[in-house]
Amino acid sequence: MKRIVTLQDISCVGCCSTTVALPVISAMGVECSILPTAVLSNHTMFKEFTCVDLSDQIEPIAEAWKRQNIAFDGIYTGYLASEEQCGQVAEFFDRFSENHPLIIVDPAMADNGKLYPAFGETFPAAMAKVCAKADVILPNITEAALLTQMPYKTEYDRDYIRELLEKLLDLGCGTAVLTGVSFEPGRLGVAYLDRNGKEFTYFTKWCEQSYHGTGDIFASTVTGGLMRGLDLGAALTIAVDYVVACIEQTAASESGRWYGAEFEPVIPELCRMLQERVTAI
Ligand code: PXL
Repeated sequence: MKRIVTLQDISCVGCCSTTVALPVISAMGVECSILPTAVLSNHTMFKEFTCVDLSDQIEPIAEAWKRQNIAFDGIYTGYLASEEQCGQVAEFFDRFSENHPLIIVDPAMADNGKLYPAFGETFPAAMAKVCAKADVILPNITEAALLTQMPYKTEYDRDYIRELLEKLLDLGCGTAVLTGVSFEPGRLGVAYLDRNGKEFTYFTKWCEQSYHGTGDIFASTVTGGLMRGLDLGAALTIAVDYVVACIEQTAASESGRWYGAEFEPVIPELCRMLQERVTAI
């Protein structure tokens, strides 16, 4: 069994970051170690939140792991609490680089043209340095625009997406994936470009509803899929389809949870999609 470590916060209420990564990646048959970067009462889309930054724990935890020769097949990072923490995470990558883990970075910091409330204007430049060391990055269009200093557009053509992808690769990552891409009404999906010039897109129906945490469900599923040996296109396809299933589940649910997508009831669907692909490898 493959083992990854995910570095992101624990939001005690609200489905996101570590509380999504653990169940999703575990369900996909991959051991998910965690390095919590902060503990929040709930995620930052609630009216208020408490936050204890755990930056000072990253170094000693990493050191303890190193002393015991603990290694990882993959490192997956999501929401990071501060610019300082971005630097520590980049150092963590170097420290655990010996057995060449696959590094997956979701630069979770913005959406719909805006940075999340906890971040200042200089945060994207710090996150760009984390992206520079990744094999795969998974920004949405807002995050990509902030990382590359390109204008954020809601109406765009294929050239805009191609330019964003090229500029993301210029940061230094191996493959740039863009999420939330749409070239025609009613269709939404992902596009990637890698250093060999390989391009890939996958689109499915556009869901009207949007829920918090779907980016984390997506990134966790991509991580699990890659660790199970899927190629990136297959991992992205499963991740898009699973996110759509989660959105539909949440929209149909009586609890009408506004603070996060209901990914739990559709975990069996994720396992079924994965199993189909894994046996095909
Ligand atoms: O889903 C990204 C995320 C993760 N962690 C925290 C957040 C957010 C998005 O707002 O607030 C604490």
